[in-house]
Amino acid sequence: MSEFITLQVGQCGNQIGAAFWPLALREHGFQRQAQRRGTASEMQDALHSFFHVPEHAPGRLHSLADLTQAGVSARAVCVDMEDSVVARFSRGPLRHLFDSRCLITSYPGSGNNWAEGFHQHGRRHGPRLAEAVRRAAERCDRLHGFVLLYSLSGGTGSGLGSSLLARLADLYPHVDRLVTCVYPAGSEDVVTAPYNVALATRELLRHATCVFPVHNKALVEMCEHLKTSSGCPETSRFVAGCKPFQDMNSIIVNMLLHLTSGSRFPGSLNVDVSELATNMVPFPGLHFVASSFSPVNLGGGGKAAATSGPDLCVAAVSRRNQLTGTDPWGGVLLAAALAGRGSVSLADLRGYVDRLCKRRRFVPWGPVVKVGLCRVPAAGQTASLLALANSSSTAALFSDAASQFAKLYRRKAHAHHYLKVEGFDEEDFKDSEHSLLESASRYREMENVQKVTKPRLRVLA
Ligand SMILES: Nc1nc2c(ncn2[C@@H]2O[C@H](COP(=O)(O)OP(=O)(O)O)[C@@H](O)[C@H]2O)c(=O)[nH]1
Ligand SMILES: [Mg+2]
Repeated sequence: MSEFITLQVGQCGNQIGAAFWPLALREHGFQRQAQRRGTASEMQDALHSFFHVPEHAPGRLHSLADLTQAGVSARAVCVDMEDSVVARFSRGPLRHLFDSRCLITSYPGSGNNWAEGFHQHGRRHGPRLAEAVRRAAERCDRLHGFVLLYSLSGGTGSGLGSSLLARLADLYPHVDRLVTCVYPAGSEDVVTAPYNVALATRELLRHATCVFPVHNKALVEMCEHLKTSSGCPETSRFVAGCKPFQDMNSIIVNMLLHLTSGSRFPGSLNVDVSELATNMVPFPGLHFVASSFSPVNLGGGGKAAATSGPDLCVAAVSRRNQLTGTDPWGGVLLAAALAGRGSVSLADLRGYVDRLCKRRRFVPWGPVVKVGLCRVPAAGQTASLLALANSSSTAALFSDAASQFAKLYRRKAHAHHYLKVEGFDEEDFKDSEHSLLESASRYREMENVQKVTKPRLRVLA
């Protein structure tokens, strides 16, 4: 099984992590009410992907107490420039699973300033971070990838996360760097978000292998829809301020667990994450992959509504279930993938792919739709489907970020906070705006790629 090291940076990254570990354990049958869905040995093998299991550990681990006793630890590095969120990992119910040397905190935060996170904290904490990653990497036999989790709009995740990403590219060039990054909803608390998003996106374009962007606005809408359609009026609790992120984060985590399931569990038609980058990224720099899945069930708990066959396929690619809030399947598709878990029929999947190939627009060398099936379903579900699309619609993500950036930068509002940070200068602003605009136009260009028709060879007399 492939192994992954999860790197959580900043408040958002660590809050997603706080949702990730219980759900990952649940999937492997180690939480209350958990149901093992694969055989005991499949579950045990798969555990190695996200957890280090010492050699002397007993063959069968049944409970959380067994994991603690056996010295099992999460392959995780949790970083924040304040203490409160990371403290959950050292004090919470899963504290025995986290090596204290991989929990890195400081004081007093990054002030929502990418430059502080990238330059000041990156310089100061970089070596300690590299050491924590090295320790986690040494405990791997088949390290496949780093899974980075952070938001783009604050200072720590965005800045220090970017610095960590660049460091990983330098130290581990052959290990995939898969980034799940959160774009802000827009009407949020962070006034400097447009700068932070632009600067961090530039680093994603430079150093990530594959980016799975998530938009908070889309997550809020998904949660609201689920609540209203299930008759629950609690939509206002997503408004920032009151413990708003739990459900949104569980959607992100379910996507990640699905995405990595083919690398963790055995199966004849598994899509391994290593195949994804090859299949989904046709050119360097065009590596932003939109994701959606069905069924979505909040909190990762309870039984999801049974959905099967063609309905599942339609729901998985539907606009409503897109984590980016864009409509990737409406644009020109550079590459796509459908990965089923549990009792998804290959015939249904193939039938749906045929329909997609006829009805959607693909680049001239397409249609390219990778199909995968993982036999072991997600916890609490019998069948689910993840849809991935690398599409020209991603241009909107970059052009929106560029126009938000321009609004602020036109007046240089708040720019002095960045310019006073050692190592940061005006060029960083200009260059990051340029890379957003360039990426938007590269993605847009994919709508006009023509078939290359080579003239036939003529035999000269
Ligand atoms: N989806 C999600 N978004 C979050 C979460 N926490 C903060 N955010 C968003 O992230 C942005 C602020 O980034 P944050 O992670 O708090 O800053 P940092 O600690 O400096 O990296 C804002 O747009 C918040 O709305 C979370 O747990 N989940
Ligand atoms: Mg913070």
